[in-house]
Amino acid sequence: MQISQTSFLTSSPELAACPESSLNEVAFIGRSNVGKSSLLNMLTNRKELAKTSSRPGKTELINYFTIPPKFGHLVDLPGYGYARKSKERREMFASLITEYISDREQLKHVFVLIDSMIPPQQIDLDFILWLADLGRPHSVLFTKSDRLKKGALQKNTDRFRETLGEHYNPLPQMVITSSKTGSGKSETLAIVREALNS
Ligand SMILES: Nc1nc2c(ncn2[C@@H]2O[C@H](COP(=O)(O)OP(=O)(O)OP(=O)(O)O)[C@@H](O)[C@H]2O)c(=O)[nH]1
Ligand SMILES: [Mg+2]
Repeated sequence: MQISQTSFLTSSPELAACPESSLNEVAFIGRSNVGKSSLLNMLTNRKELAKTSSRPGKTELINYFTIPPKFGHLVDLPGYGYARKSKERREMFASLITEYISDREQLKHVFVLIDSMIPPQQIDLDFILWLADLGRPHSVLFTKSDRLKKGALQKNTDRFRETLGEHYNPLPQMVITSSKTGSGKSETLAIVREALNS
């Protein structure tokens, strides 16, 4: 897996237009601005492979990146639950994501990104429980860990585990990451490798 040679393949506005390919894929999902595109860049050692922005709602399409040599695809998804988009646009993105995750056969693993700086959010908990119900393999990546002191990071991630654990047992794998420092990179790539090889 030559992760640092990953290149952009295509963008799709809907499931029906996603590439016809026999390669396996893993997807990155989470609320707008949680750091999906930044994490994809960190994992692939590329600064601007996936477009990032401090303004939420940057990613609006299903973006495909290919890991050579024909190893598999990384998929950057639009964020869910961005309140400042119109109701119609929010619903459009929700159905795009729901359809892609429910029906995409090549999808082997979903990384749910959770902002380590904030308390547990209902929309994230609901999303993870929905994945569990669907039987889609998934794990949690806490993002932006560089922005917190160790104690606060521990407290927030513990709280998330406890809250999710009230409905979900045993908990999915969770990795603490930072796109800025690269922490969590090797653990995340190990999950990518295993999922794409499956
Ligand atoms: N300090 C720090 N900032 C981060 C990290 N990850 C993302 N950011 C910042 O958070 C903002 C949003 O990052 P994106 O990667 O564009 O987030 P996204 O989830 O792709 O957002 P949408 O495409 O809008 O859904 C940017 O300003 C990033 O620089 C991180 O690990 N550490
Ligand atoms: Mg993005």
